[in-house]
Amino acid sequence: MPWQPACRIVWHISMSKISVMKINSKQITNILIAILCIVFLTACGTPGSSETSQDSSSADGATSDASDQDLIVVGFSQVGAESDWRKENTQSMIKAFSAERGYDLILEDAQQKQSNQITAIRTFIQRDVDYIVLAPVTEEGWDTVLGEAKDAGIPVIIVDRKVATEDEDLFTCWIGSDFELEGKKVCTWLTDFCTKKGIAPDSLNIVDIQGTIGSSAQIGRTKGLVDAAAKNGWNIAGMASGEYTQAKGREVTAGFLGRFPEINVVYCENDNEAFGAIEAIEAAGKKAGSDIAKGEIMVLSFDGVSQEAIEDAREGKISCIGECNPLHGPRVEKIIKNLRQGVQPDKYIYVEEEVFSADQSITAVEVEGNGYPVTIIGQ
Ligand code: GYE
Repeated sequence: MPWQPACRIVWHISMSKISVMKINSKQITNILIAILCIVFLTACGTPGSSETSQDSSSADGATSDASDQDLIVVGFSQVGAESDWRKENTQSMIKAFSAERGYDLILEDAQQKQSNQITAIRTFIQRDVDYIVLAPVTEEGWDTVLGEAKDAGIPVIIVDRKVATEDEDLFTCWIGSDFELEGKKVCTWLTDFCTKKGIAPDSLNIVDIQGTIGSSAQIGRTKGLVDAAAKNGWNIAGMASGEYTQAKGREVTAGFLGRFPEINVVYCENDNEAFGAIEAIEAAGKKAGSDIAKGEIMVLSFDGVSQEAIEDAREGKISCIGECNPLHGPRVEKIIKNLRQGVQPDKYIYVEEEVFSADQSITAVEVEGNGYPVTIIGQ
């Protein structure tokens, strides 16, 4: 470890004191040993003080190594860590924007608060990052801060959920999922399932465990259900936010089961809510499954990211999962690479996604003339 400036100052001060004091050789030896100890301890520093660009949310983030200044600095304001999907999404971004790949990623976790994201963006502007990436917790309320980024000349890429704005010049592009299409696919699967099993559509009593209210994923998935229910004559007994978490999903589902004993479908707007819903169903002495005629309660879900979700689908506890792909890191990195080569991206970039189920009777769903394969999860 190179000597730190502080050591040199300590050393020079100590040595000058020795030169003006009348002292014997034994005392000099003791002083030199003490100085060497101080120098050694100072030079070693405190454990964990090294900083990686991903740790900048805990450090001041200022780069000390000259080579860092050649890195492309990307400020990423992430929603939080509320779900398995979010954690996968974060890891995908960290992997894509590593120092080895030429980036200094400044990752800020907003803990699902828009105010924290706005603060993060302003910090990125102050630090004059090269690019800002924003995964907005909800759609409304971004014009002012995106205007500040635009005035600072910093390109903004929106990822995952959308921002609602009249001025599309406030961001370079958006990349993510078509959430309403996800809802339509899962509801088409439910429609086809009822047809094949001879379940009367008006016998469905559904509750919707919604995502974070006002987020694009919640808006789209809820609309997919509401429109399908109106078209097919399904009964939606209630809807409330499970905030994309397992705990809230369990709490809200338990409340609905107490209020509506006739529930036979729980439409969860992500897998973590579905895990909570299954817990609530089983705590109520019922079974999560697709045999509605036998009193089972069908659980539908979105994401399909974790092994737990796939296992629940394999066991039939989750009857159908609308895929929502979290691996946006390489996609965003490619957009930035293209921008640096003068290639402008499309304004809206949608990722392709499928449907997962263990039920072998439905191998594809058709939505608005387009066919989407159902990946059958083997036993
Ligand atoms: O479905 C959920 C996460 O915005 C698509 O947010 C994302 C959603 C995802 O918490 O698990």
